[in-house]
Amino acid sequence: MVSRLVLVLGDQLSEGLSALREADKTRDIVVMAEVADEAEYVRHHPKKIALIFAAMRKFSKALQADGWDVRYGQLDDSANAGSIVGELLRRAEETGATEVICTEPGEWRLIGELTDGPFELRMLSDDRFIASHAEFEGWAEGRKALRMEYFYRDMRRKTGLLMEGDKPAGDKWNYDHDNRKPAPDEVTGEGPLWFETDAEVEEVLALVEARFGKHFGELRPFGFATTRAQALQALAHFVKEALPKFGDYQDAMLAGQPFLYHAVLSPYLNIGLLNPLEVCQAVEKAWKNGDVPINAAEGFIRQIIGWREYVRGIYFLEGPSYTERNLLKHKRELPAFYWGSETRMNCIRHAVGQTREHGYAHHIQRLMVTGNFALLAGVDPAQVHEWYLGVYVDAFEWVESPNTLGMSQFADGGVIASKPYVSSGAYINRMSDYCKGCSYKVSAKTGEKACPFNLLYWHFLDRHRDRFSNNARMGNMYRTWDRMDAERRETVLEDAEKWLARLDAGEVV
Ligand code: FAD
Ligand code: DLZ
Ligand code: SF4
Repeated sequence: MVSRLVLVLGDQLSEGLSALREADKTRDIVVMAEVADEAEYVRHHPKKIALIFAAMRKFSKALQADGWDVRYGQLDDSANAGSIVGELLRRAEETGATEVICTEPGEWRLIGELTDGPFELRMLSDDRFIASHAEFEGWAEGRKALRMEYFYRDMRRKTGLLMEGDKPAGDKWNYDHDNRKPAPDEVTGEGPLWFETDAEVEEVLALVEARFGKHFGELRPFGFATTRAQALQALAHFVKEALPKFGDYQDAMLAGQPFLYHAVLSPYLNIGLLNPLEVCQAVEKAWKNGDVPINAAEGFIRQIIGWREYVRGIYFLEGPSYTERNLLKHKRELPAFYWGSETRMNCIRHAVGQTREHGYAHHIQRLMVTGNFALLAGVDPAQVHEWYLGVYVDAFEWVESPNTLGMSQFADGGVIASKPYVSSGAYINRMSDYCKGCSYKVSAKTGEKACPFNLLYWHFLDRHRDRFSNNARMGNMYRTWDRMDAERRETVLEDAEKWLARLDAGEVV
């Protein structure tokens, strides 16, 4: 019988992958490939490339040990074709195979390239998620607004997580209200579990250093888990050490504390080393054992079976043109300080600094610092999207683009967010200690020292008045603005314009 090629991508490193389930170990050939096209179509953080390559290499060895014939293309193989389709063709020629089995990739670009490839293709659904595309489409059909909360409740019912019969545990679906504590004075615990590099990881680090050393981001020290066994250890460590306080400080930000009580599990979930349901079950178990409070368990489980599933549903529902949306017609270039150039804004300096160092920032840093600034300043959302897709270790388009274009930049016209996530410096000051160390003054609303978030907040509301003044959730913001005396409003807008002109002129702002 002729062999078929079974494609396993760098974010499909799961034993139970649908393509592997469908294939026959005694007949079919697994194809895995490190390729320049995937590593370079955005400027990925070196840690992200290293994690993917190291985990791919180890996964391929595990498959071989399990009896699979695996053809693995290393980036530095002289015969490497440079693209996924090219590598499949190379292996087809080598083996005589004409048919490819794959699991649906998490990006329209790659789905298109495979579908257009010159081979017979069977693309299977990616069932490493709680909801299938059909299920999400069914939920979305006929709804005026696609709000995450209602979808999340269905996922609770479906999985039985934190359910007591048909009622939510504790009689409340959502404990978000309890999860908004400002930053604690000190952070206890050890942070996420990191791993020593071994010879195989070191080999990958040397390759990444040589080929992608100029990309934004620090490669070393590298401590990510690169096998499922390590990822499971990282999960257990999180549940024990950080989960109890995860809920309380979920939205808090502290200089010098990049991880606080966050899980840092998204890289492992997104490349397939961990499965979302097993992660949630571990968290539910800790709650059932009385080790963590309900607001922590519910808050965490909501992020995974709620937000993570919901944004995936939106990505596939909205189609390939989603990433081109720009409802607010924002055109400003992404400022150089997103790539580490100097800035006087301490909050941005910290969020970008830890992104460079770790390829990580938590949700509120992404949404209310870097995302908030880009939206207030009117940065082109396509450039913002490219930045987020490149700089975070956990970034894959199916999850990154709805978060960036939808939730953070309101570029999708309100599919995800019912109002833009904008705030003045007051929010950042309440939730962090950044403002204490800033050369701007968060209490200053105008003048040289005024916090740029204050100036740009009103500038944003004023320039988008036609679109947002009738939004019921934004009425208060406009009433506050309208109550200011006319002269003050004029000064705020003038100062904002001056500040933006300095930004555009490339001054350190
Ligand atoms: P925790 O705060 O500990 O949360 C636990 C888990 O919940 C995460 O591991 C993640 O799997 C899931 N989760 C939480 N929030 C979301 C969300 N909004 N969407 C999807 N999953 C969520 N997440 C990514 O996985 N990849 C991305 O590329 C990505 N890009 C983002 C871009 C922007 C502009 C914003 C605002 C958010 C983005 N997120 C992304 C969501 C979120 O910031 C990260 O999932 C989270 O910071 C990962 O760190 P953690 O594992 O410590 O998360
Ligand atoms: C992100 C990424 C990178 C950097 N490199 C590879 C690679 O060399 N080989 C591979 O199979 N996958 C890689 N990936 C992940 C793919 O880009 C990912 O599968 C698609 O973006 C779909 O989510
Ligand atoms: Fe950021 Fe403004 Fe606070 Fe400075 S004062 S850290 S710019 S919010």
